[in-house]
Amino acid sequence: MNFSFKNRSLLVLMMIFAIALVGCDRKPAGGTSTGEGGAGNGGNTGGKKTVAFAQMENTGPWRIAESNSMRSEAAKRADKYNFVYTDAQSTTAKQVSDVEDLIARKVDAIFLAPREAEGFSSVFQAAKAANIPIILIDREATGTPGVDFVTVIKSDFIREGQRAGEWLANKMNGKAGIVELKGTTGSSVANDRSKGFMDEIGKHPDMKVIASQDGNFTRAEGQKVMENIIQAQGKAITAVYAHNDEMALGAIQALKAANMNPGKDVIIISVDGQKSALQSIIAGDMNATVECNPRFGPIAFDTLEKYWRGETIPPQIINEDRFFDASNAAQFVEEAY
Ligand code: GZL
Repeated sequence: MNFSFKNRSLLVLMMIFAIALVGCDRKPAGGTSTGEGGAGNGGNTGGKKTVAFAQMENTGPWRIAESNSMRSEAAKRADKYNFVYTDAQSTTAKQVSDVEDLIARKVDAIFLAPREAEGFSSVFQAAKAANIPIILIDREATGTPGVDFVTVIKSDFIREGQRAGEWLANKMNGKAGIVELKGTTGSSVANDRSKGFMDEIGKHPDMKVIASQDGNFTRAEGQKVMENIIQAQGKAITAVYAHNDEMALGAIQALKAANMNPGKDVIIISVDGQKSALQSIIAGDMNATVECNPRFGPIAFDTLEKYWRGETIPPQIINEDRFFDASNAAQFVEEAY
């Protein structure tokens, strides 16, 4: 086929225009690269983008520390962003409708801490259609990174469970009657912390889980569930694995009420590393906790800005977790949340 110079020039111009369009995909939904995005179609945002955080709940120090980290990072970048915060108050259906509302408001980006793994596919579709990037923090949701959401920033929950199992098997010399207090049913974190722990203790035939129940990550429910399990299992209990410190602290209350000497006769291993857990380790009531860092603010906003600059974002960004026990709890208690 013989193209004239004029046609060839037109073709080149069309190709450049097409490439420019593709590159524009990452501009904020409501505006242009000059930051006119925000409350929708260049709403009165003072030239700033509007970034939202759809939080699941605010029960306990970990969750509060996460919300505060997002708020304080947004405040540090207030010259660039308006910040919108929603709280689903422990209801997944409300969290889904919170995200729907944010999409309707045409915010420029959404950080989402999905309470459960299922239930968010419709809002992922809606956000994609509205050209609003969603970055998952803290927990996973069913979907494809780079397609349904930009990425997920989280801890390695399976590894957290494995580290708890390794430590407990060693501490108990391979023999224990274990109570597992599980996090919110249906959450990726509860599924993975259980899987990692079971994989590890499965290597030790005398490490037996004699009770495993959902305590929903709260201190009150952890205490209540532990009270019931003590009624049923009594002295057969020699160890507790709690998916978070709040439930561990609730279990410690229940064990003390039953004169079962937590930290000595019943070994307690948990996850998170909140201040009150480190204090409990120092007091000898809890034995160890695997860190799960809640301070997502800096990495979350840095990742969003990389995305908007067109940089490649990995499908997962994993936070480093430390380990706290009697040997180092006093060293880190002051900086803990
Ligand atoms: C972990 C987070 C968990 C914490 C709990 O990323 O989802 O939820 O470990 C919190 O303390 O309730």
